[in-house]
Amino acid sequence: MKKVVVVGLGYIGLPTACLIASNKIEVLGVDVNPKVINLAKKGKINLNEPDLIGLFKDVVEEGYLKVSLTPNYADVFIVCVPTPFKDGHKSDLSYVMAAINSILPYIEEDNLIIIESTCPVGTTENIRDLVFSKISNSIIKGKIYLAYCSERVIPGKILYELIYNDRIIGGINEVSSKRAKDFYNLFVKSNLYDTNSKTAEMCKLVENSYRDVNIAFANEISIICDKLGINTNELIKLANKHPRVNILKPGCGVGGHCIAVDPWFIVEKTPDLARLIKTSREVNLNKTEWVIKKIKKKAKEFEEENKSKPKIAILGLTYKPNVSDLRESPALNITKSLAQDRYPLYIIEPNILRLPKSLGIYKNVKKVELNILNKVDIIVLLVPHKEFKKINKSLIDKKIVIDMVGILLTRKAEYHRPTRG
Ligand code: SAJ
Repeated sequence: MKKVVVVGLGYIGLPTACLIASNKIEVLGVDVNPKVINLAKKGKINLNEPDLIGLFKDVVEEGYLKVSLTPNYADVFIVCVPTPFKDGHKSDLSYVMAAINSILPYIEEDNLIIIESTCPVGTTENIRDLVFSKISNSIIKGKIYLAYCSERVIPGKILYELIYNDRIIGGINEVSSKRAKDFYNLFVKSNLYDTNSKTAEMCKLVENSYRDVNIAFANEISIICDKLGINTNELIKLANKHPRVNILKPGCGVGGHCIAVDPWFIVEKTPDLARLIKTSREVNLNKTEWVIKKIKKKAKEFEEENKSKPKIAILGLTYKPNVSDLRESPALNITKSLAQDRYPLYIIEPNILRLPKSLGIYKNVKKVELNILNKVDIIVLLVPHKEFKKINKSLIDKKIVIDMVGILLTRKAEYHRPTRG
């Protein structure tokens, strides 16, 4: 193996490029964003992943990783760009297609192209047709290999999971699968399973839809329990004592760049068949709206009683516990909605330093401080960061508490039920 080009230096591309380079393979990391490239050239990265900065510095120093705005000739090209959705929850493949177009001038005989971006089923075959249609030499055409192999890593543990998670490799033909498998074997220490490209694409979508459907179940249960005056956390704990039951945790919605997006790619392809998958997406989206309504109802009651808007402490803004990632975060959307209604907000988020501009509030985030919690009227726990577990219970008993994840409340039957002490 001589050279690898990784297109897209984001959450997946950058750690992947570093990992390959750490195996003494020459890697060119490519990104169209000059900010990413300039930062990397200064020896810095914009990802909050343990161990990554050290590895990045090592591979750059040793000369195995270089970065550039444009691709170059290589043996393997890996596409790691985002696939968001556009209006109507339809997949937006413009970044993937731009990445493919950017490498086309450099494609030569014997090259392997790997798509890691999450894609609707059939995308790899479409890319094969495009690549072959652009290459005039028919001998070269037969000797270009393509495979789909999505990442499966969890933010916060990316490097570890890149090495140790099993991977599914779907070639456009057997020889493509074999070549891709040989390539991943150079830096992955886990099982590699080969299949065709459509199955590999669907596998990625199904994995994240599986999780979305199961979280939707937990979220639906939490709304029903709220109506019936049952503590959801206690209920789930008890139900999970059954040897074959494992209900996930309800929250204020589903965020992140994957689970809230990928199921739509199945719905887009087979709208009449993907009924449970679509409903689960809707249940999870609705959970966020439900939380907003719940907070605003309590706030209005307070306002009517006290003739002033309540001061609200928001605990947690990120899309899941103990990360700094705000992408598709339901907690952020809830906070935005409260900010639009001009409630005085005290945002406590131990994992970030500054509030995102989109929030329209120009103050720094607060630490978990007793004096802040003491002066607010309503405490809303949206994300169960580890720092929140130590919050004093006696203080909580004096406030109106809306606890979406059940770690603040003391009295059993009050999960999701605001208390006034
Ligand atoms: N969540 C709940 N309840 C739970 C578990 C999660 O509400 O019991 C919420 C989280 O708070 C968060 C969202 O779901 O808002 C997603 O979090 P997550 O930790 O389940 O997953 P992600 O989005 O960080 O990463 C997922 C992973 N996929 C699966 O676990 C099937 C990861 O392995 C994938 O690589 C990643 O998507 C991806 O890139 O597709």
